[in-house]
Amino acid sequence: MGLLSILKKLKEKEKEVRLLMLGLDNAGKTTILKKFNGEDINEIAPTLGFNIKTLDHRGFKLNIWDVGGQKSLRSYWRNYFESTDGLIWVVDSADKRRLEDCKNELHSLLGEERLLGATLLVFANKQDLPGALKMEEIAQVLELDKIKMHHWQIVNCSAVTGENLLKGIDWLLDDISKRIFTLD
Ligand code: G3D
Ligand code: MG
Repeated sequence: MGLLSILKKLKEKEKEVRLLMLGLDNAGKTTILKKFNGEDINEIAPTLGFNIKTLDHRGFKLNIWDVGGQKSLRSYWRNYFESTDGLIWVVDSADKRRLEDCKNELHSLLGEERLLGATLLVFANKQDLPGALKMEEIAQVLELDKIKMHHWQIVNCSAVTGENLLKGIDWLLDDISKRIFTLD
């Protein structure tokens, strides 16, 4: 048995998945994490460092890293890249002014060698807000069609209503498990 197969087998036993949640500050990352975990979302402070949550879902052990997205903190993102199976990129769909910034940060992240193996889920969040851009428009501005080195999907959602959070996470887990928990 090759080393890769052994590593896959070990991972399979634990079914442990490491997800890294990034995006500009105020996109709704912490709210998504709390809502997904069934916690109260009424008192959420800006994330100055990171939150890590371990939760069980569909027989997987998810380790979700939620890292602060303020400009001054973005240079620390790289400290969290190692062993990332899935990247969740959260977008504030109503923040049109910063979409260009959002696109640039995403594409520079995708150029990172240590993230090459990661599946990408883009959450077009805050769809409950009247001014929110549609998922298709977000995909276009973020130039998602240029992404060739990662499996990716965009899902419209709202962390406040909870709409589509499960749909996004489940797509991500399906894609990841096809890649890392399958022995051939
Ligand atoms: P971050 O972790 O990405 O920095 P937060 O973002 O989770 O701290 O959320 C930032 C603000 O956006 C919070 O509002 C939060 O309630 C709000 N928010 C997050 N997701 C949604 C959503 O889907 N819809 C709406 N309408 N608001 C959302 P405050 O007012 O506390 O700053
Ligand atoms: Mg936060």
